[in-house]
Amino acid sequence: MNRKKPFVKRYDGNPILTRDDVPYPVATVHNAGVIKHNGRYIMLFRSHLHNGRSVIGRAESADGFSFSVHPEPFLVPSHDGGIFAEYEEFGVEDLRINPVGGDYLLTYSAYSRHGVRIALARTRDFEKVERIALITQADLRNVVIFPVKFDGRYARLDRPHSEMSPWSIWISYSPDLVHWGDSRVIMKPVPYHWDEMKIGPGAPPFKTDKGWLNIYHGVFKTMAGAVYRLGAALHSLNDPAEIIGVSDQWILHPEDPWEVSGYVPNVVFTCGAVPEDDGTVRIYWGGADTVMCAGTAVIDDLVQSCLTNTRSAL
Ligand code: BMA
Repeated sequence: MNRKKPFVKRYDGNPILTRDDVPYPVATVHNAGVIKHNGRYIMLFRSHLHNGRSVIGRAESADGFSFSVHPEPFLVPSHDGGIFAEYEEFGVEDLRINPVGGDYLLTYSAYSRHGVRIALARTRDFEKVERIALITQADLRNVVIFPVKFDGRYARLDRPHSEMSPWSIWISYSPDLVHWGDSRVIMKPVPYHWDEMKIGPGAPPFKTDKGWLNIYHGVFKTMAGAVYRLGAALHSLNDPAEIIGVSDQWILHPEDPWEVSGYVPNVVFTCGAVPEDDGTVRIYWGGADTVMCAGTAVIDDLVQSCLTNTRSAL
């Protein structure tokens, strides 16, 4: 049975970050990776510049809602003439912060005339960033890395593009974070369902007692354009390729005025969620590709929906 009460309680002060909060000139603030680091919330958010290309900014907060933005962008396209410069020419987008083995691994979309691929960088302190490798070919977006290894290998969820199949969530493995393979599809959109057009990983998966919780995005095409919503899936703790359940119901959809209208209307899109010690998860999402919003869900409500109100994964 579908649940009537919303899964996500929106923060009263939404939107929590807008372009007016950014000291340098930007058109939007959205699709941010967020993590708690030394007790403070760090947000790495995407902004369109006024030429339509994106950079990543950094904001910090003590309470997870009220953020102040660093005077300079955190990550801009590389200009060093090397491989990153070639593949980041059109901008960097939708960064995830993946806590793995004491490091924060940053996965972001690198856009260029060759298409979109994913770059991997590393930071420990959110001051220094070290680019490591481009870890996919074109075209692929939305890579999130699990916090632990499985049988000695890192695992990631990714989302290749295809003309033959609706865009789906895949899993890939790596011995060293640089070389990835053994890929297979583990979750697909369901026809005539809220996510029927395409799905993709959202926030990096986090551990619950029942499995890894994967908050993903799903898209439905309407006569008035696409609607982006968020859903939840639960993966087995020992084997992330095994999906235990996918919630049939979406967990968040565009409702507030700044989600319904903006740069791209009817979009809620997440790149980050922070599980808290009190059994809740703070979810962060871009509204209409224009502003950042936050809300809170009870982790067990999401888990139970995956377990008891389930749709097929494939
Ligand atoms: C997706 C990505 C996201 C964006 C969304 C809605 O394809 O480009 O960055 O938020 O579309 O426009």
